[in-house]
Amino acid sequence: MDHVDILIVGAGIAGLRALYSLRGAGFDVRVAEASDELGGVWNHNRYPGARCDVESYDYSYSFSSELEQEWTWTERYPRQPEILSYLNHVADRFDLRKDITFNARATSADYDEEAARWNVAFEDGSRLSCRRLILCLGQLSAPKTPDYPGQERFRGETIVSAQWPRREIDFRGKRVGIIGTGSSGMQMTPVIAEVAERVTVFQRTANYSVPAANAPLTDEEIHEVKANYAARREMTRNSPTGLGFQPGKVRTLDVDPQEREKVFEAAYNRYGFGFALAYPDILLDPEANAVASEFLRRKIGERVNDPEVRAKLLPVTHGFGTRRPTVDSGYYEAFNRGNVELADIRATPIVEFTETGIRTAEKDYPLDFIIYATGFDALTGALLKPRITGRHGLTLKEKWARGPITQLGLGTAGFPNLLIVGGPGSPTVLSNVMVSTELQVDWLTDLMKTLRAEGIEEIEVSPEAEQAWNAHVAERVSETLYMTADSFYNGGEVKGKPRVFMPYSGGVRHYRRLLETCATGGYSGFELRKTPLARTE
Ligand code: NA7
Repeated sequence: MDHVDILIVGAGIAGLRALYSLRGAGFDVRVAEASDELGGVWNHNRYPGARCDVESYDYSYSFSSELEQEWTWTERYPRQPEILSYLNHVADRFDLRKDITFNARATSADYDEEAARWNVAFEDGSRLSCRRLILCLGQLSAPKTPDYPGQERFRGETIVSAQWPRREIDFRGKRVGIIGTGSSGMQMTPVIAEVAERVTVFQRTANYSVPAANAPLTDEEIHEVKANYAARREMTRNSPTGLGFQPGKVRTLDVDPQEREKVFEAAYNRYGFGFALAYPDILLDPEANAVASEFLRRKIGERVNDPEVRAKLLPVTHGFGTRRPTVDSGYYEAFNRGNVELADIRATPIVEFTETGIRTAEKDYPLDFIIYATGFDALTGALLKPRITGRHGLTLKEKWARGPITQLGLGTAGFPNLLIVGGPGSPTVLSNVMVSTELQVDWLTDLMKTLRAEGIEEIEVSPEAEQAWNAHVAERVSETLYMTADSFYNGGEVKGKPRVFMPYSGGVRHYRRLLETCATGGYSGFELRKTPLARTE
């Protein structure tokens, strides 16, 4: 069996960054990537219209000022091909590929307690042993697909948005059904509608969306960003979300309605996600949330001509932001075209798939393509796919059966020498992924250096620390409105998944401070052992 010091699983944003940093710190590192290409979600989500809803210059690595200066984004909100090109550029620029093994899907990892090493098995039968195992598997990377009667009967083509085929798909003259109205469904609808004969959007829950106000970046904007990158980075790291703006200071209801309207209007027209930060209590106070939600319903209504369609598109089941809102480019306007229709499957559910399309309680929809834009088994889905067995034969799946439990999202007791980037308990999915990822990777790199310098063979989260962290995660979310809706944040929308709020809602800035405190406290909450526990027991 081959041996390596550190094995990183996943060559997406986190895995690439971890490889760069850890190799730079002199470690013997290998990345195992299941796909034949790097990029993680940006490799897999190649659907038409796929786009990031964080601004391009903030959705980029900060570790190299040369990289910051030489790469020029073309749009405010970058499209998937541009982000994938960027990640490939980074890989080439820093010669990362040589340490990535592609087509290497990890199927299991077993901790050898005596040796204090992980033995990792891959789909092709190969194995690799490592001292430390770092999982960079993504938060929204295990797609979930629906389960309707007769799905196998459909004779047209079925496509999963997050497993989009590499080949060109020609929708010209075709009837396309899109199931799901999260970011993926909303992004692809207007783009496919431009060429398809007919698009039917199957909506279970109307969602809130803010227009992207996307535009090509001007030379002035690019110059401005590049000239002030360091300060901009510091600002994003010190913001609650890792985005380039700070929340408003005054509470929503302390402002008179006219003034509030102006603030909402300005945020709505320019800030995308930042709309949620127009006032600091939009996700905390039900009344403030109701006012913001009402504003958005009004705005959505203004974008749709047909009164019946408009009524169905207005989100009423939950408050704004309690499930992930989207930032769209022409989603609502697409329903003003003649060839886009809305099937409200909450009112008239899908009964079955037929050979020729979808039958709802109301009518038959003949289709050539059915696209599942039905989301992900978020945060834990990808981590629980490989069988990971820690101390005393306990699997991660068993350990997390009632919900994930971690110290700072970075590791879990009983699984020594296993570290996670973007894990449950971290703020990643509620923030600019780039910012949270870089914070965690830098922290992990320092940790690895300390372990090496001090001759630590085994590091393990203490059970008390993870109990305390989970209690803190729960306490912070109890101050918010996040648990008022089922969402991918709390697992409520996956059958059988424990309904537990998984991300840390205390914000990036606070999380960063907690990471620092943990490190300066000698990695408090982690047990650092020169001799592995099994050899001292
Ligand atoms: P999301 O945001 O989880 O959206 C999934 C959508 O699919 C949502 O509208 C769901 O409806 C719908 N869905 C899920 N299962 C079904 C079934 N069985 N039938 C009908 N509709 C269903 O995933 P996205 O891919 O759009 O976006 C994920 C993230 O990627 C996004 O937040 C960004 O970070 C990028 P529901 O609302 O649950 O009723």
